[in-house]
Amino acid sequence: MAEMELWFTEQQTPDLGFTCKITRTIYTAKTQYQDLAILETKQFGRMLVLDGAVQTTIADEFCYHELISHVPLFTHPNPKKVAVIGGGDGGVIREILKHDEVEKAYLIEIDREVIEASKKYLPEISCALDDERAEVIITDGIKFVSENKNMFDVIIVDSTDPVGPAVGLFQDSFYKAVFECLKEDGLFVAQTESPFYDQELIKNVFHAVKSIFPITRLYLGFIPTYPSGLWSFTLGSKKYDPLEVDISKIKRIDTKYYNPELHKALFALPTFVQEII
Ligand code: AG3
Repeated sequence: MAEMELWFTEQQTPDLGFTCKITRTIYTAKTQYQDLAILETKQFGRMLVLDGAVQTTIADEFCYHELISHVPLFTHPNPKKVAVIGGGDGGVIREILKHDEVEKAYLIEIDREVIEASKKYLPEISCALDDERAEVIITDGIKFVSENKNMFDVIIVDSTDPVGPAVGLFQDSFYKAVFECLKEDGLFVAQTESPFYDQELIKNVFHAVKSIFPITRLYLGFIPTYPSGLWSFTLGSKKYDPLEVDISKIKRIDTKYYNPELHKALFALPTFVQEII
C-alpha cells in the first residue's frame, strides 16, 4: 500500500486554504491560551501553528523576523532597551541581539508553553532566549506596558492575529499605553496583517497610532507562509522618522532579507495600499 500522505491546511479566509504536506506532527498541546502545534512540513521545514494559524517556519521566518526588528532598530540611533510583546518563539529577540548597542531585550509573552515548545523544537529560532542580554517575562503584554512608564527605546509587537489572546494588542488603549511605556524619543512597530485581506484592520490601526504618535508609517514585506504573502507593519515614533535615516550609516549585520538599500524602499506602497490608509 502506498504511504499515506498527511496535509495541514490553514483556513486563511472562509473561502481559501493554505495547504502543505507534512511528514509528521512533532508536538501538540492545548495551552491555557491557545492550541499549539509544531509540524514537520516538506516545503518549509518545522512550523509553529497557534489556533490553526501559521506563526513561523524554519524556511521563511527570516523574512518576518528581520523586517519587524531591523527597521525600528536602525531607525532609532541608539536602542539600548528593547521589549518584544508576544513573539514567544524568540525569533525577534535573536534579531534584536544582532545589534551590539542593545543592552537588554525583554520578551513579554503571555503563554509560557510557546516559549518552551520553541526552545525544544525550534532551536534555530529560539536560540537567543538564553543569551545574557535577553530576559523573559511571562505576563500579559497589555498589563506590562500599562504598568511600566518611560522605559524602552523600542517596543516590537509580535502578536498573533487579532482574535483570541491578541485582540487587546490591536486596540487604541494599548497603543496609548505603548506610547507611555516608551522613552521620550522611543518608537514602536506592530505586525498588522495582510493588506490584501485585512484592509479595515490596517486602516483602524494606522489612524489609532496616528492620533497618538507624531510620526506614523506603514511598511510592507513578503512572507511566503502568511495569508496573501504580502504583510504589513505599522510604526509609530515620537521623534525618529524611518524615512530620514542616513542609510550610509547603517551597519552591515548578518541578514537575508533586510539591507540598508531596502530600509526606505519598504515604505514605498502600492497604490491599493496607499488608498487603505
Ligand atoms: N506573528 C504573526 C503571525 C500572523 C500569521 N497569521 C496567519 N497565519 N493567519 C508571528 C510570530 C512569529 N514570531
